[in-house]
Amino acid sequence: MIPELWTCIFSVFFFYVHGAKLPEPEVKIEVLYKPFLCHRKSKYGDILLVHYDGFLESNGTMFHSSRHQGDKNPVWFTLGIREVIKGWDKGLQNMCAGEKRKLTIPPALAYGKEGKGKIPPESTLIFDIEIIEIRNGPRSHESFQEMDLNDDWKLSKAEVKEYLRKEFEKHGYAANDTHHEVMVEDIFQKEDEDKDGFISSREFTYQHDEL
Ligand SMILES: *[C@@H]1O[C@H](CO)[C@@H](O)[C@H](O)[C@H]1NC(C)=O
Ligand SMILES: *[C@@H]1O[C@H](CO)[C@@H](O)[C@H](O)[C@H]1NC(C)=O
Ligand SMILES: [Ca+2]
Ligand SMILES: [Ca+2]
Repeated sequence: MIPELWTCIFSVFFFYVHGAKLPEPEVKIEVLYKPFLCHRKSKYGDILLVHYDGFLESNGTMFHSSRHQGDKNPVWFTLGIREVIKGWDKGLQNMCAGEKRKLTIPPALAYGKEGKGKIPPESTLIFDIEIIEIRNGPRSHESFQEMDLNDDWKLSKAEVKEYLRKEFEKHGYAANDTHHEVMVEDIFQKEDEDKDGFISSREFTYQHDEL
C-alpha cells in the first residue's frame, strides 16, 4: 500500500500528444445520458470512478462488466495515461459525473492484433460507461496548489514532506519523519530536474515521455 501510494503520487506519466503523426482511428461517442448539473468535466490526469459493460461488436457478447461481474464495484483509473485502453483515454474526456456514454472502439485503440482473454484479435469493442465520480489526479494543477502551502509556485522539501504526512494519515498510516525524509529525498532526486531544491510547477506537471 505504501509503495503504491508513492507510485500514485509521483510516478504518473501523462500523455499529451501534441501534433498528430499518423491519423489515428477514431472512437465513436454517443452520449446516452447527460445530467442537468455538471460541476466539472473530466480531463487528462483526472481520476475517474466508472461502471462499465464491455461487448464484442461482432456478436454482442459481453466480455466484461463491472456492474455484473466480480465484486460489482465500480473501478478507479487515471484518464489519459494509458492505464486503460486508448479508446477510453480518448472517449471519456469532457464528461460530467453521472454522464453515460456508449463508446465504439476500433481494435487499434483497444487490444489490436493480439486480442486479450475473451477478446479475439482485431475486435471492435462497445462499452457502455457511466462516470460515477471525478477526482483531481496526482499531477493536476489543483494538487499542486494544495501542496504549495505558501503559494510561491514551487514545492519545497518541507511542503512535500507535509503533504506526505497528511496523505499517510488520510490512509490510516502513522506518520514517520525518518521514512518521509527518505521519500522526499527520493522524490527530489527524480522530480527536481534543475536541482535548485524546489519542484517547480513545470517540473511537477511536465510530461515524462516514458511509456
Ligand atoms: C461471440 O464471439 C466470440 C469470439 O469470437 C466467441 O468466443 C463467442 O462464443 C461468440 N458468442 C456467440 C453467442 O456467438
Ligand atoms: C520509521 O521509518 C524508518 C525508515 O523507513 C524505519 O527504519 C523505522 O523503523 C520507522 N519507525 C517507526 C516507529 O515505524
Ligand atoms: Ca511553496
Ligand atoms: Ca527545480
